[in-house]
This record gives sequence, structure tokens and C-alpha cells, in this order.
Amino acid sequence: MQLSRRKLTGIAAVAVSAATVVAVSTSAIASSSHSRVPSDSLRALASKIGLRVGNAVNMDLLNVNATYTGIVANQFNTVTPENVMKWDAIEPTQGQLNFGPADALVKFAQQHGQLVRGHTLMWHNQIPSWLTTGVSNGTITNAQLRNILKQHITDEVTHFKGKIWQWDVANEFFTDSNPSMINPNDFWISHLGTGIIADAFRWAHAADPHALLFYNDYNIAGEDGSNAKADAVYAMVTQLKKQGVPIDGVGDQGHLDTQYGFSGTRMRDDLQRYANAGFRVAITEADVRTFVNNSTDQVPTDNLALFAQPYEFDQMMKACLAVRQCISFTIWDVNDSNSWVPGVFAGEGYATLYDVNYQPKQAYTDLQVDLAGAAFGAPHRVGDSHFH
Ligand code: 9MR
Repeated sequence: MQLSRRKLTGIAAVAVSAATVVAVSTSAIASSSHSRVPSDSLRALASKIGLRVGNAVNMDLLNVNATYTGIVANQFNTVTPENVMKWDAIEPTQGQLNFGPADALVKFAQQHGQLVRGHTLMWHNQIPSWLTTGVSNGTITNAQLRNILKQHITDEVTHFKGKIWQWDVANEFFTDSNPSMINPNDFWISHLGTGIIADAFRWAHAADPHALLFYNDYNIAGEDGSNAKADAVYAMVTQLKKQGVPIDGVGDQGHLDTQYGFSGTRMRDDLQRYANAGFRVAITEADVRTFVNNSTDQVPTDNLALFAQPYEFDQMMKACLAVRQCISFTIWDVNDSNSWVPGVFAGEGYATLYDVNYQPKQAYTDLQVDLAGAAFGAPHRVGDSHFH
């Protein structure tokens, strides 16, 4: 989809060509107002139906690359820090907190009328090395580890108090097996037991009682085919709620791959099941990868992938739109060249809405159409911001 000439005013113009990009300064971007976003942008269309549409933001590119920055500002009304709110970024040296890059994102979001998803407080990955080293050499005992985690959650949530819409409190705790369960070998579980998940939610809630607190994971809306992981997560979150643990939402990441099967209706039904149990739901990290010619150009090697990739994005969006309690739909990474996929899955890419030259792909257009249709009640959601 090409932006029409009529829309090429102000900041929207940066998306058009590399030549234009050079001419646009980042200060112009920083001062752009969200009131000037194109009326056919994802955020403008989503606003009409009370949905937030977002992206994962890489702070090495925001306010550095003008095209990237323009897309983040103009297309999305929620942002997630891709890495800068993770523990290793916040506390690289024990006791020395570095909130600089995360503060810069929060400021950008406030300037652009965007809400922030905080990501993530407790995960086995991207933990500072002083912590993992101390635990493995025995200088940090389990009792101390628990206190250090409590301190971390309290420090970070307190620092951003009132500025974070949704926190991913606990991330990726379940096994990819059938049946699925809380992974006994997870770093946190193996040292502190399963009760640490409830404690993390309690500590986060104590530090910011108004933030929405989420459990976040992948393949928890039937993407594993068996629904095993969805069943296990559903059992845990409903039990936590029954125990009075302050958990508000379930985030399904939505990392898909065209080589596997995917059922949008199963995703919808699983999201609805969480919703019926009293949770808000969100798609938190949507992307759809496929095999590509090389990691620079990322042209799909199978022509059918050109249809499957946008179709699966569309199906995820329709699943979210069909569930009234689905409050946000976040895509993981802005374009194919800054996506995490090529670095992790050999031979795969093409996972986002924009190609390596920042041109919107079919998936972008399909999401526009889905959001526009939703304003007329398709699938069956009509502008209701009651859950926000
Ligand atoms: O996109 C993130 C990438 O830049 C990091 O190197 C990676 C390290 O683990 O984490 C990526 O984001 C992950 C997210 O935080 C949690 N769900 C899976 C995402 C993709 O790996």
C-alpha cells in the first residue's frame, strides 16, 4: 500500500523515500503532534474502535532513524520497549539503576499520545550477569535472590508509577509440551518455587496499584495445535485470580511461522475463554515469519507465503477484534530489517508489516481493512472503550 499524495504532509512524508528521509531532521519528528497522524494510519483507525495498536520500539533507532521514528509516531498509539525495560538494561551493575533509555521512550510516548506496555519484570532471559553469576557461584542465596527480585520489581514499577498502562509482570514460564506446565527448570521457579509468580504480581501491584498487570507468553491461544499450553496457563491464571492475586490480563505474544498450522478461530476462542474468566487480553508481540532468500532482502522463497503471511496477521487481528476485552494489539518490530527473527531463526524473516525498505506490505493493508471494518461492527465489536 502506498500513501496517497494527499496524505504526504508533515511527518507522514518521511515514510515515502530514502531521499526524503535524509531531508527530515529528528527534531522535527520529536516535535510532531499525534493530532496530525494520517486518518488511514493504524492508530487512527484503531482509535475509532477503542483499541490500541502498538509496536516494540528499539531505542537504538528511535529518534535516530527518521523513517523508523516517523512510523512509530504515526502508526501506533501504544509502544512496548523491545529491550530497555528488561532487568539487564535497567540494572547492569548491582545497585546502579539506569532508566535513561526507558525514560526517553516514555517521554516520546507521552509526546505522541501513546500508552506504554512495560516489558518485562520477571523472565529467565536478559537478567543481569552479576545476578546469574552470584546465584551460580553461591554468593547469592535463594533467600537473598527473593529479596533482590522484590527490590527490582519495586524499584522499576515505582520509578514508572502512573506512566505504564500494562506491565508484563511474568514472562514465559510454561513448557512447550503436552501437557504443559510451569517449567520446573525455569531460573526463577527452580530457585524460588512456583509461588514466586503470585508474589511478583503482589509486589508490582503494591508499587503501582493502577497499572494493569499481565501474564505474558507465546503459544497460549492454541498456536501449539494441541491447546495444551493455553489450558495450562488458563488453569494458572484462574487459580491466581481465585486466590486474590492482583492479575488483570493475559498477553498472547502471537509469534507465528507460516510453516506451521494456525487457527484464528481457536485463537479467538482461547482469548474469549480468558476474557470470560475476568481477564483483559492483548496480543503483545505479533509477527509472522517465513523462509526467505537471504537476511538482507528477505524475499519469501515460497510464493504462497506472500498470502499466508498477511492472512495470519489478519486472523490474529480478527481474533482480537472479536473479543471485547482485547485491549491492545502489538506488533513485534517495525520492519523486517530490525526484526529479531533473522538473527534467531536461520533462513527466516519477512515477519513484520514493513519490508526492509520500510515500505508497508500486504499485511499492513489487511490490518487497515480489519480496523476500518471493525468500526462498522465486524466481526462484532463496536467502538467500546469500557475496558481501558
Ligand atoms: O526482540 C528482542 C530481541 O531484541 C532480544 O535480543 C531478545 C533477547 O531475548 O528478546 C527479544 O524479545 C523477546 C521478548 O522480550 C519476549 N518474547 C520473545 C521476544 C523475541 O525473542
